[in-house]
Amino acid sequence: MRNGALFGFHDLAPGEESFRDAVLAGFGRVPKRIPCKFFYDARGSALFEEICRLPEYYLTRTEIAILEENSTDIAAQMGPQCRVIEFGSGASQKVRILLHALDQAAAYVPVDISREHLRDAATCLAEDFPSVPVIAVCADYTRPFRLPPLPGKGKSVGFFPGSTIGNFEPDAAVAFLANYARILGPGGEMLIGVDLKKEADILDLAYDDRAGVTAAFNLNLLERINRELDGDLDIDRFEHVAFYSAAKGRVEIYIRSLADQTVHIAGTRFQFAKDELIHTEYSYKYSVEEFRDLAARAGFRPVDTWTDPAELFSVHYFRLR
Ligand code: AVJ
Repeated sequence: MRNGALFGFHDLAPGEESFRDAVLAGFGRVPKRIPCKFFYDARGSALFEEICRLPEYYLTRTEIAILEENSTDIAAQMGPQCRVIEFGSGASQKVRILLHALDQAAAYVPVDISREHLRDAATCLAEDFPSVPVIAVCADYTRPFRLPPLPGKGKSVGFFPGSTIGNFEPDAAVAFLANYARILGPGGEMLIGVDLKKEADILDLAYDDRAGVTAAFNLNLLERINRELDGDLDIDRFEHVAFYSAAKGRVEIYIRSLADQTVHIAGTRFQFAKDELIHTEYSYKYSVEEFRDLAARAGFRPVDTWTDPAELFSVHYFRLR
């Protein structure tokens, strides 16, 4: 047992939208839909970690390589005594690359809605970086909230890796970045990972891998309905669908019904036509220029952008105007 300890845990008691409400509402719409945030139950989170190790899913390893390759430049931008504020911090793995490179961070502030995972990840990180005050905030970062007073006088730098920004439709991405900007405050800066536009073949495979892990990840939503909502869905009568639409600049992910069928969820009946789709996720892809334009709408000015040699993925550094 090492010395480091959690500096603070602030529970803003986020009200979670229930899976039940989301599914019953989403299945009443045309097309049927399930919001992608519900992928990440225990089984879904384990499958996502498996996705990150797939040969076809280049995103995670490419972003990590960009962060490692450019950590000196990135740390120079962030400067001494900065506060690193990460929304949706999950296991807090990628931030370790930054904390190693930084002169001395004044604080690391992981913000996550999942209380127990946040506590575990923050405690673990505090043990590994005993000189960095870790101030965990349990909150729904898609809604406005206030940060607790933070130590240090350096700037506040948002860290939003993983191309999670791609899950928002562009207008919602701007609103999300504007909320992030408000929380960072004047003089705030942002380090954000964004997947780049590329050939459809590469994207199609990244979201429909040969081993079927992404299919299992997507179909886990139906298993989750059966487990948690007393559902009677026959998973074998559905299939995973994922493809890149160059026209829309996004990967579109659906679950397709393979037959005309009736299912029951929490006592409610739903009909599916053969080939009917349930929308489960978009994953938007941006060129460097497109993403700079989008960030500008939220008040962010581009400072620097790093990519890998194959130009698969980008990491942007922005400063608030
Ligand atoms: C974690 C949201 C960035 O869009 O690439 C991976 C999620 N979905 N495979 C992505 C995901 C299917 C992933 N993000």
